[in-house]
Amino acid sequence: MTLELISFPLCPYVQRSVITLLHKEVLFTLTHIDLAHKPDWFLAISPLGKVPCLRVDTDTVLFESQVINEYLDETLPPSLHPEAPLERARHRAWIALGGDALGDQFQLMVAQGEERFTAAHRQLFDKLERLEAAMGQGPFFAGECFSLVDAALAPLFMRMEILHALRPLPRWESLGKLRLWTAQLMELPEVAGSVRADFADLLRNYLSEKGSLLLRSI
Ligand SMILES: N[C@@H](CCC(=O)N[C@@H](CS)C(=O)NCC(=O)O)C(=O)O
Repeated sequence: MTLELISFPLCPYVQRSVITLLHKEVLFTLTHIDLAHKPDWFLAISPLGKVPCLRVDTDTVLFESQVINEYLDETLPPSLHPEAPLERARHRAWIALGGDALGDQFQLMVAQGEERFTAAHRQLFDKLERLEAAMGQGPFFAGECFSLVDAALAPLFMRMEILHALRPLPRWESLGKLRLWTAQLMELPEVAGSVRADFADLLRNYLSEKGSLLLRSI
């Protein structure tokens, strides 16, 4: 099986799949595209015009990060999903919340005015507080075992720490369980190695280009 992941270096959804691929220790290639100038070949294979896409054996293309991760999980055992259907469904539900929270986080990052910033901030932290309440004793979402929830949430948490370093976010500071979980995740090689070494600078430059309020307020 050959696997090619179509990527944009800053995309957290791509990062979810990179983490899963690295965790599974499978060979894959990463093809970066510029989302501001999407190549024709990409538009031809990506039904939503979004990354990530996973090309499997040259002819089949999957899209949507969670679909990609579930495919990888089903074909590359051992599974990172719980066996019991109810628990598995619960994991999928929190992964979906994480996907929405990434959207809020993006809005927070690109907000240039107070009004949009405040709205995105409220939406993001309302979700994070629900997640904090659902979190067990750690170190990972499901206890000792790394799961697809961890792969899906790590990109969100990595960005939270970078943003918090740029401008202190007191509501993030107060989420003790999520921050402990984040610290555990950041130590994993599949998480640390899922982005470029200069990722924090890359993100900061992106925020600067966008005129982000996060940078203007410091
Ligand atoms: N629900 C999708 C979201 C993917 C997504 O929004 N990707 C962004 C980049 S982070 C994208 O490709 N946007 C297209 C664009 O910017 O035109 C997933 O989980 O894969």
